[in-house]
Amino acid sequence: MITKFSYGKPVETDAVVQDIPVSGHEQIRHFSRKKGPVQYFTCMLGEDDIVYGLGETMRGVNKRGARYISFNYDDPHHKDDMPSMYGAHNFLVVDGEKPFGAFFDTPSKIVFDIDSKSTGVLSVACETQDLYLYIIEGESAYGIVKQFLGIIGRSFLPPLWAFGYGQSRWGYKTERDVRRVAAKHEEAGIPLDYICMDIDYMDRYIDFTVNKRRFPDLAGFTARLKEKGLRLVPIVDAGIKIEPGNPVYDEGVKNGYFCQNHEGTNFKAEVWPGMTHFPDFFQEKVRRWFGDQYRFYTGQGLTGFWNDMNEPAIFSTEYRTKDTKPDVERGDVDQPERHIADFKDFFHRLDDGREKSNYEVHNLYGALMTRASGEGLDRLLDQRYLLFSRSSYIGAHRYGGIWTGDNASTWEMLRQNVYHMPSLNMCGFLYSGADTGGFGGNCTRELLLRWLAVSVFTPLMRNHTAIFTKNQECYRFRQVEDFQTVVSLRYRLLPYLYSEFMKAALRQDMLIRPLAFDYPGDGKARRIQDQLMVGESVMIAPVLEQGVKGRVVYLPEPMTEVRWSREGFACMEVGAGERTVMAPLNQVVFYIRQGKLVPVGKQVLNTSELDLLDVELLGTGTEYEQYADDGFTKDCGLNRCVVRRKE
Ligand code: MIG
Repeated sequence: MITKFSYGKPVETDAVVQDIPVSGHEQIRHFSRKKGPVQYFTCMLGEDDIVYGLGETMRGVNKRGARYISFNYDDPHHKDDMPSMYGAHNFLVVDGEKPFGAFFDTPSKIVFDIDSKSTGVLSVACETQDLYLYIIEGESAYGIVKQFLGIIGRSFLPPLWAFGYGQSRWGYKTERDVRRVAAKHEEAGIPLDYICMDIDYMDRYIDFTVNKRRFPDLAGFTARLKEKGLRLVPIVDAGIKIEPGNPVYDEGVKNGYFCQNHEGTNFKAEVWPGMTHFPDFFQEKVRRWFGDQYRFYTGQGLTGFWNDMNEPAIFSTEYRTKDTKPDVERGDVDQPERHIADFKDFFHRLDDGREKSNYEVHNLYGALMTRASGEGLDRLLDQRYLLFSRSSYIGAHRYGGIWTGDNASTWEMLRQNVYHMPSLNMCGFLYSGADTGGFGGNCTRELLLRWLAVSVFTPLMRNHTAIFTKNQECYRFRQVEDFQTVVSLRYRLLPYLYSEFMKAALRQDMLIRPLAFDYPGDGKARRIQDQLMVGESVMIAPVLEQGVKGRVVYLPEPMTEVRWSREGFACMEVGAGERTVMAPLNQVVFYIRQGKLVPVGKQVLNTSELDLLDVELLGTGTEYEQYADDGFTKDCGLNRCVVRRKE
């Protein structure tokens, strides 16, 4: 059951697409509300309660014991005590005696204190009087999440190739660089579907341009790569360079499409291209205009994109000079004050006629950029596209996926990747993943192999790293065949992973879940965070520690233990309970639930060669409902499901 409360005059975020009448009752269940300059909602947690949700936030799957801040922010130094990331996903579930969910629908800043002082108090401090609050009641945490996914609309549906392996690095500059990456993967027999182009492909970091010296014939190059089944995925940043003569800039100025400062002139912020203006994505006509700009790329055969810097990230503004030293006094301060001030310096014109500072509606900016691009690509292309964004708000999952930004090549960040996946799924973001191998810092061979073994199971599987770090493509490391083995598993599993993704998306369900959602009565499963359910048949228990040969795995029921190695799949039935499992670096172990099946395909070098229906079946089940299609069609429906029986 879902009850909607309305306070003040909320900004319509479009996160919820279902029409739910506002409740006539003042009294909210579960929370007590205190008005003031900040609106507080508080409740008491039971001793054993678990709190789920909050999407892209650090710490664990159980959010209890810390503070989290919804205020989208670009902090490239990820740590597990960081209070905010790039997204605002204000949905949580309290899993106690009477489980309930709550979605705080406002684009303003919110501080969630989930029992950080161990007093049992959960408090939600909203920096606005204007918001919708949805309270969801149900039998179980999973049931509540499903109700929530039901009202926020269906996930974006990427094409099949978006489930292939992607290679990226900030630092590929020329066509030659990209060709080399492709050739090296081919040489090593490592499957690959796409290569990302970071900001260096552009002419002086200007969106919707290409550096002609570096990519003399982008359309031709795109076509030649496509013959090999490879695709290019260019980055697009939020700010438009101030440069008369650039048609995008000129049009934006002429039509008043950019955000203005308090003096009523176009706000200036320095980002990669130098001083830029920010498109006012809050206006429908601006979104339409911006989305149409992607024709620059689609006209050259490109069908995949990543949107960056859309929190928005700002280096300096017309009012604030660039930081000279990194902010060291962060501590309990949430974001450096002077950066916060930037967001108060420019304004959005909402389609309801109101004007709001970016600070007041901050958390929607990136989501609306995603919406602009997604809707544009939908108009421009007659097939599905790949799109993932750095910044997001719930609702943006209908237009694109997200990646979790500038993590680091550390074991802790690998662990966070595992924790993020179910929380992101609870908030609708099924198509997501982290920078495999880590963005900042230098990745080791061992870390990359373990990380790939996790990314095999996340919809977005992209190796990405920063320009000032050691190269981290698989072929840079010793015994490249080990990398080939691990990445190949992804392709063998694609008939299953694609099917499970599409079923979850079409049914508005989760793909990646905590064990507790599938084994609600199991007290031990309830506390496990480093094992996950992936689709209806698979459980994973990845190795997340350096220097170990295996790990302890908890099996809530008897399962098939599948060991993938150079020799192929080896299956063994194992009993319920704890098990110590050896997992050498060049093997991946995963589990299939009792009575379930996993269809595995033939070994291919990219998805263009893949026949989703040419499969063998692993596991002890008798039938599997497999979703399959051509991988591009927009017309996806569950009627495309086929049921296979084991001989
Ligand atoms: O200020 O485009 O998160 O993936 O490689 C850094 C360069 C800008 C941040 C993104 C990262 C990307 C980088 N970008």
